[in-house]
Amino acid sequence: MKSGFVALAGRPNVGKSTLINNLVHEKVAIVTDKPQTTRSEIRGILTNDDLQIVFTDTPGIHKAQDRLGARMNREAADVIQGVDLIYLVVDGSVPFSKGDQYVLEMVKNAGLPVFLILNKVDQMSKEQIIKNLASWQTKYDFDEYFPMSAKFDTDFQDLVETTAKYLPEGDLLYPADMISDGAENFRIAEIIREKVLECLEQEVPHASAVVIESKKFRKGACYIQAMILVERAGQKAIMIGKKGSMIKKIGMLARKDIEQLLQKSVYLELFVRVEEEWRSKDSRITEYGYGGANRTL
Ligand SMILES: Nc1nc2c(ncn2[C@@H]2O[C@H](COP(=O)(O)OP(=O)(O)OP(=O)(O)O)[C@@H](O)[C@H]2O)c(=O)[nH]1
Ligand SMILES: [Mg+2]
Repeated sequence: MKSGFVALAGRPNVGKSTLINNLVHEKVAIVTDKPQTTRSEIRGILTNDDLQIVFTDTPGIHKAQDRLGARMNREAADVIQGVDLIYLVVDGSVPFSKGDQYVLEMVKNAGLPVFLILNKVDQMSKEQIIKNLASWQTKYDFDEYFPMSAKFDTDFQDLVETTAKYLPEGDLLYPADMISDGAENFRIAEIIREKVLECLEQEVPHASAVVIESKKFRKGACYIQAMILVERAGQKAIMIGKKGSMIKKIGMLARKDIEQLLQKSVYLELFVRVEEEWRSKDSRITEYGYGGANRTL
């Protein structure tokens, strides 16, 4: 059988997490319309009779504004060094920019096979797709080209079969029935963070972190207490909202998704606390599980 590792790399918001979820038929990574949603490496595993692909989602590579951003970029760079194949995911519906050039150089330097995933073709005309693909072809001689819509396509067979050709012969890397290697508490915290990103705008969601404080299973239900950390008192007030309306909304949306994940009734209690400048503190970033937390410990 064939088995190996594939990294999904690219700029923020291009659809890497959307693609990994659809490739493994499970929501292993959170998805939002805001850049820098993914803060750490997340694996999704696809296993067939004669094939196992370990896909690794990575944080979007961007111009870092703080220590968290720098660590997210380094995490992405580290991941692409240690795989068999890279998917460079790009948003085909926007013009090539300096940011694309930067990511392309990084990917080229890894010296590995690279597929260009030209994503979001559902937002493009046929002419635009052809033109854009031709333009990317002049930038680098990619091993394969896949124009697609990670969000709306339903069949990824061609991509999976072509990927298999680039992987070595090998045994299972994970148990055959495993789809995510993410710790349950981290996945629950990420679901809550997804709702924070969905419900709030501008700086507040980016200044937020989520940690699970306790999780107990009792009489077929799950009781969870989670802490949302923000950097300033003003952000805490926004997170809680008028008479607690915002935190209630976040909790309600998150609970539904956590129930799906755990297949149980969930009682979710959310708390908000200020942890000043946590995005500048390595110890905090690591404690919350972001930016290569597992690598730097
Ligand atoms: N129209 C369209 N939207 C897409 C497609 N793929 C992803 N999106 C949207 O693009 C936004 C970003 O998607 P993500 O999957 O979170 O992007 P990402 O590359 O993981 O972003 P970061 O984690 O911030 O690096 C979301 O609003 C998605 O719904 C696509 O094929 N077509
Ligand atoms: Mg992502």
